Parts: sequence; structure tokens; C-alpha cells
Amino acid sequence: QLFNVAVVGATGAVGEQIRRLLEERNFPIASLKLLSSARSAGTKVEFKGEPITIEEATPESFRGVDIALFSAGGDVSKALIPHAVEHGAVCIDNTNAYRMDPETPLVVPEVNIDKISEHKGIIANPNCSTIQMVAALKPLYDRFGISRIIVSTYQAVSGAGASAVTELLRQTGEVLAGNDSNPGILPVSSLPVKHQIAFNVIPQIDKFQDNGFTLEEMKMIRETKKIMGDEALEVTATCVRVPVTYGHSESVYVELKNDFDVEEIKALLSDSPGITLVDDPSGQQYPLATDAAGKNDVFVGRVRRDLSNPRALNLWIVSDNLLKGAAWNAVQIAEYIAIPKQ
Ligand code: 11C
Repeated sequence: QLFNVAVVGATGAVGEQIRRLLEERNFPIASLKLLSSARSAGTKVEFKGEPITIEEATPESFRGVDIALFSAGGDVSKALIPHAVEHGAVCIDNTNAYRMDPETPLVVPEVNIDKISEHKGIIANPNCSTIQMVAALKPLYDRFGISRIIVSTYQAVSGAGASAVTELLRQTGEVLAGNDSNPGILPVSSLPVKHQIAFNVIPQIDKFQDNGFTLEEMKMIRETKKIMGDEALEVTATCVRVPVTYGHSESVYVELKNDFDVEEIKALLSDSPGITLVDDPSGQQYPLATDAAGKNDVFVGRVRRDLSNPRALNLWIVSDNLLKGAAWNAVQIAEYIAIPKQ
């Protein structure tokens, strides 16, 4: 069976990766619509050697569409997804718009692919920093139980869009030349105060909430509980932007409910689909953002028992935020819809 597919936000950093993956994976496409804001409409991109003109996304764009992948921001998703659903499309939404909606499954295929059958037209793709963490922790959750997670992130600038990558490179050049970095985008483009990211780390990703946590931190906390299906799971997060282009890294402390053997944990991780264990302290081998960039897997290393709590582990988890953290997770979900018996 072939599907009429639409990609909304087709020219963005994630949309570009979705197009590449649909092509590379030979997704069963009958027709492909590439949609964007009016600003990018009219430009042409190649798909399987054929030029496709980007069209402006409107409520009528979804007539006849079977599967629509959205990554054009929460406002676009909120405005257009109801129309796409009305036209009968299954929407895979990469934004925050529907993630916590109780009617909408929030899916990481390695964790809860069974939930896709419950969809009512929308399947939400979680936040990038959440996806890589739950994908790595799920095998441990199933085997030993998890009571508590404490995570600190080291997030690449591409999470804030292609313009933030340009900004990091520009600022780096300015600072090296002895000029003012003149920050213009980070931490949050819509807020008045901006900070230098070149040669710096910024402990703010997205806006602060009334409880003192940022929205990115609250996404990690809420989404992890929903995806794991465990509201009792204790999660706390500190999310930090670092001067890395692609690949989020995470330091994770996790308390297990049962005794474990570190070698068994490593074996479990290396046997799990979608996870690559890179853990050889003697050879100085551990996951690096520069190695994870461009790859679909979640990389885990620095696996060690905590010294203060024998039932706790410390891990280092790295993945390409635009791939498993966004485009690849979305295309994986689309593949499960298109080819259910995988
Ligand atoms: C970042 N995690 O790194 C964000 C980007 O809710 O999908 C993804 C935001 C989201 O800035």
C-alpha cells in the first residue's frame, strides 16, 4: 500500500531531515506534499531526483493526505492539525501542542509503540531531550524498575533551530576576532535578554515557569512520566545549552527498584534495539556528540554504580537531537503506521 504524505515545516531543520529519511528509507509514498509558511512557499527541493515545489500550508492542503508530519512550531500545529484530522490524515506532531493531551499518544517506538493504536488522528513526538533518555532507560525500567531520575542536559544549539547554529558559528568567529559576540537568538528568541553561547553554557532552555523550572525541564519531567506510563516516577531535570552544533548529551542518575549487576546492565543496553553502548574507560571510549551527529541511534556510556546508593546508576546518554530526537522518531512512527507488522 502506498500513502499520500505531507510534511509541514518541510524547509526547517527537522523538516529537511524528515525529507531525507523518507527518501532514504524508501517510505511507501504515493504522493508527497511539502508545506511551509508563505515565506518559503514557491522554492523547489529535490525528492528522489524530482523537483517538488514547496506550497503554503493551509487547512485545505490536507485533502486526500493519509499521513502528515508536522514540525513547524506549536502554533502551526494547533491551527492546522484539526483540519488535517478532519480530512482523515493521521498527524505525527513534532511540537509541544498535543503532547500532554490525554487523548493523544506520546510515542517513542522503543518504549510504547503499542500506544499508536489508541490515536484519534494525532500521535505526538516527544521533546528531543526526553526521547533519548526514555529510549535508554526503558530496558532498565522493564528489568529492574525505576523509582527516580535526576538528569542534567548539555543541549546542542540546533535544538533552537537552524538560525541558532548560524548564531553559534557567527559568535565564535566574533569572539576569536576579539569582537563583541552581539548575541541575538539564545536562550529564547522571543524574550528580550540574550546571552552569548560561544565559549559559554546557558542554564536556560525555553521560558521559565512559575515553579522556577524552565519549560524544557518541565517537558522532560511530564513527558517521561507519560511515556513510561508511570505517574509515580520521580523525575527532576536541569536543562543547559552548550556550544555544540548537533547532538544532545545527558548526565543521568537513576535509582532502580531492585539490585543489579553493572555488567548485566551493559549487556541489556547493548542488546536493546536503537541503543549503542560505547563504554570502555580503559580505551577512553564513551559517547560523544560529534560521533552521534548524523546517526539514528541513542548512545550510552559511562555506566557505573553510584557510590552513595548501591541501587543507583550513573549514565551518559547522547543522541542526534534532530534525528532520534525529532525526525527519525517521527519517521519511525510513520513506518509503524504504514507497515504495521514490523
Ligand atoms: C531544544 N528541546 O533543544 C528543544 C527543541 O518541544 O520539540 C525541541 C522543542 C520541542 O531547544
